[in-house]
Order: sequence, then C-alpha cells, then structure tokens
Amino acid sequence: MTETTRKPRNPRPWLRRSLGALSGALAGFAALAVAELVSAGVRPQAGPVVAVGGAAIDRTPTGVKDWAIRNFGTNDKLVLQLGILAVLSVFALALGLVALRYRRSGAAGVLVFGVVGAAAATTRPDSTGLADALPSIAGALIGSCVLFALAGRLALPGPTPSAIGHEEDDSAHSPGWDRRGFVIAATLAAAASAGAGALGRTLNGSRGQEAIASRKDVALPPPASAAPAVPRGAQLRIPGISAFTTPNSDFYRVDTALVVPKVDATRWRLRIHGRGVPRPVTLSFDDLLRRELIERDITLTCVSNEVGGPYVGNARWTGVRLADLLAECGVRPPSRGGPADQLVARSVDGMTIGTPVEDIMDGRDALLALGMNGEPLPFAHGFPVRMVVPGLYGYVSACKWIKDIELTTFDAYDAYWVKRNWARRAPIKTQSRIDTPKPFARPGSGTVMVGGVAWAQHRGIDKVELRVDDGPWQEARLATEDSRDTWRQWSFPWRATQGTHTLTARATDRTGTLQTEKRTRTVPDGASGWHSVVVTVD
Ligand SMILES: Nc1nc2c(c(=O)[nH]1)N[C@H]1C(S)=C(S)[C@@H](COP(=O)(O)O)O[C@H]1N2
Ligand SMILES: [Mo]
Repeated sequence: MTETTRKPRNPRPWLRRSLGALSGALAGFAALAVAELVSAGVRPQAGPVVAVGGAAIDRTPTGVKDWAIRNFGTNDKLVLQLGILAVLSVFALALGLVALRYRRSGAAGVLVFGVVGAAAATTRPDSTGLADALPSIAGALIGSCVLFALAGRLALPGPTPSAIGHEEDDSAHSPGWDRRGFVIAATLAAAASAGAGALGRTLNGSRGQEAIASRKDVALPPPASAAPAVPRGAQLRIPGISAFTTPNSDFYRVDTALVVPKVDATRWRLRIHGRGVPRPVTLSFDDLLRRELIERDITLTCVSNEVGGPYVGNARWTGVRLADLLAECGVRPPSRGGPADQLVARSVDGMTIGTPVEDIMDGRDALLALGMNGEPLPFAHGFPVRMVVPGLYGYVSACKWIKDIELTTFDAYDAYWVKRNWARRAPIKTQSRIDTPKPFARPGSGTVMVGGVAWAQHRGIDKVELRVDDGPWQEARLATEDSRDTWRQWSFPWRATQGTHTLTARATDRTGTLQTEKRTRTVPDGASGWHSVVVTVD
C-alpha cells in the first residue's frame, strides 16, 4: 500500500511545522545569546534589545511615554523590554515557518534583525562607534546559521536523484525528514546558546568594577557649609506620612537609561564651555572634591508626577555651588549682560537638559552634587556627579551622570525633552499631597489623623488647608519649615463621621499664591489641581 506513492512522505505535517517554528525560536535565542556575549566585549548598552529599546524610548510620542510612566511607573523599562522580546519572538516563529519552504529567505530574514539592531546601536547618542554594531551583527549571523542548519534537517526530500535514492532506502516509518539530525542539531544549538547567553550575562554583570571601586573609594570631606540639622518639628509623628528625608533606597527614579551608566570617577571629567565662557575648564572628580563643598536639603520633583503621585523626594545633597564655578569661568547671567541664557548639561548617556542661567546664578543653591544623604551618589541617581537646582523640575535641572556643560541660548538649542513637547522653562508648581489615609481606606470613626506633604520649592509653603466633602476649608497644622527648598509635612485631626467622604487638600506658597484647582495634564510643564482621597468611615 505504501509503494504506490512516490511523493516525499510527510505523515505528520503539524509536527514538522511546529519544529519549523521551534527552529525560528532557537535561532532568535541563539542570536540574542551571542549578542549578549559579544556586548560584554563591547558595552552592555550596545546589545540589540537595549539599543532598540533606547531608540524606541527616544521616539515614543510624549503622550504614550506619559501613559507608560503613569501605568507602569518605574517598571516602564521592563515592560518595554518584554514588549521588544515578544515582538522578536513572533517574528522568530514566523521566520522558522518561512524557512521550512524557503530556507535561504528564512535565514536571511534573521539578518534583517541584525541590521535593525546594529542601526539602533550605532545611532544611540552614547554610541562609541561602529563597534556597537558588533553584538547585533554577530548575533544575527549565528542566528541565521542556526536557522539554516535546522531548516535543512526539516527539509523534505525533493525530487533530486540523491533524495529519490534516499527515499527508496527509507522505511515507511520515516517522516521524510531528518528527525535524528534535527534533534541533535536543535539540542546543540539550544545548549550552546544557553552557555553563550549565561557567560555574556555574567561578564556584563561583572562590568563596571572600576566604577564600583571608584565609588567605594570616595570619601566626601566635611562640607565647608553644612546644612543645619533638620528641625525636630519638621518630621511629624504620624503613621503613613512620607519621611521628611527620603532614604536613597526609596527615592524615586526617572530617566531614559535602560542600563544604569557606571562611570569610573577617577576617569570622569566635566567640561564647561560655550557662549560667554571666556575661561573654559575641564574638571576632574578630585578637582571638585578639593573645592568648597556645601550641603543642602532640596526636594526634587519630576514633571511627570501626577497630582497625588510618587515622583517627588527630599534628600540632603552635598556638592559644589555651580554659580561660583560658572563665575570663575567668567560667565555672567543675562541680567548682568551675559550672552547665554541657557545652560545645557549633557550626560554620559546622551541626555541633554537645559536650565536657565539666570536661575542658576540668582543666589539659590544650584549644585553640582556629589553626595546624597551622606554617601556618594548612588549609580542610579547620577554617580559621580549630577545637577540639582532648587525650584525647577528634574527634566530642566537635574542632569545625572553629567559630563559636559555648554552655555548657549534657548533660541539656539532645544534639549531632549523640549524636542518632545515639554516646556523650555519649568518652575515647580505649588502642590500638596494627602499621604494618609490612603484612597479607599476604611478608618474607624473618631479622630483620624490626615497628613501629607506640600511643596513649592524656592518659594516655600505658607499654608495647607483641608476640606471634607463640600465643607469649609480648614487650616492644617504645618510641620516646622526646614528650608524653602524642601517640602513641608502637614497634618489635620479629622473628626470622622460614618459614611463615605472626600478629603481634599490645597497649599498656599510664600508668594501668597494658592495652589490652582485647575486640573492639567503633566505635559507640557507639570500637572496641577487639588489632590483628593475618598475614604469610607466604618
Ligand atoms: N542623564 C539623565 N539625567 C536625568 C534624566 C535622564 O533621563 N537622564 N531624567 C531627569 C528627570 S526627568 C528627573 S525628574 C530627575 C530624576 O532624578 P532621580 O532619578 O535621581 O530621582 O533626573 C533628571 N536627570
Ligand atoms: Mo522628570
């Protein structure tokens, strides 16, 4: 009965198709694993997923980015990378199926991804050159070979003389393709990829040892101008209220870096140059340490913080007064005839952040910060040096991993976020937040302590009021002010009655300006509106 057919046998087409898809997946896995291994020899940032992810972040429309930050918070980067892997997987499976029929085209398809990864890696702003293309190219070449080899094992014997001969030798049990060969090749590919990937991971993980050692070696000298101790009354004893000083481990993190830059402080340099800089300088980390250091409590806020959101934190920063440094370089603010009104800070990862020169030089404590809460900056917060400017949102003031300061004008240059629809200038809006009770909490009736924080950096907080439902505004008790550059805690003992209630807070700053009720989105210059919390008293 089997002798009648001379067509190639393929009694289980679904199995062959599944194995085709599996071949694609294995090719993708091999490509990523080899890319990981090669990136350890180049730079971890040159890996295809990180590079494509970075390129995607830079090209994501502001609205989508804002949505991602709102919905995924600090996990937005993880979600993005998982998304890229999911897309890659779909294409890998599809290429595997293509390769069953068109072996060369399937294998060539893998190369296309190498080109995409290489293009992304070499055009990243922190790219160090063509070497950044190597991980993607090497990965794609190997992936392509894997797919070609595996698809070869799955090829049905065609009507070539050798194939016909082969077929005649075969017993009726043969699937028509090289099952044994496939299993061996697939196992080998998977094992080799896993090995390469694991090795790459380990090597990448152990990179940056010099940077880690350089951070361990930093001993911050005592500041010439220490911050006064935080007044005891600045920290209210209310459970659930934000700590006055945010511990480094709890401090919010917002940046575009998929891999936290690890900069070796001993090799770090900062260049200050540009328009109206008659005496440009290049400074080392030790140069900064030898200067007079000051220590200040400053509350940092992200422009992407929604009303009631978490992207605000207060730390004790140690650093060099940027205004003094600029003055030594001969810089004058616009109000004293200086030609540059914008200071553009550049980071090692290609971020650009533009700050008004006038604000930096108007007497406020704009810092090149080296220390955060008594230790060298954590890597995630900008080691070895970052900017901190009281009163301005982070995206226009707080460049992390800074390496270059250029004086220019707002007319001549738009920094990273400004190119993406955010405002050129962005002073922090007066805001207040209810920390406790939490939304939808169910406190018992009686006195419920309502508490939170309010901020209006560099203006200071004058008053916080609380409203229950549509009742009258009642003045909250304010904690002692630490400085007008920091947030201020507040509390209100609420005599809670049974039922569901809406608590609303609002602040007034020291200029007498009341926090506006008008709700705005975060784009272009920060969210506004009053924070409300709904609770049910049992
Ligand atoms: N190099 C670099 N610096 C950066 C950013 C960035 O993406 N890259 N983000 C800025 C933004 S938007 C904010 S709000 C602050 C956040 O600082 P933090 O992560 O230490 O809280 O860093 C600023 N500095
Ligand atoms: Mo931000």
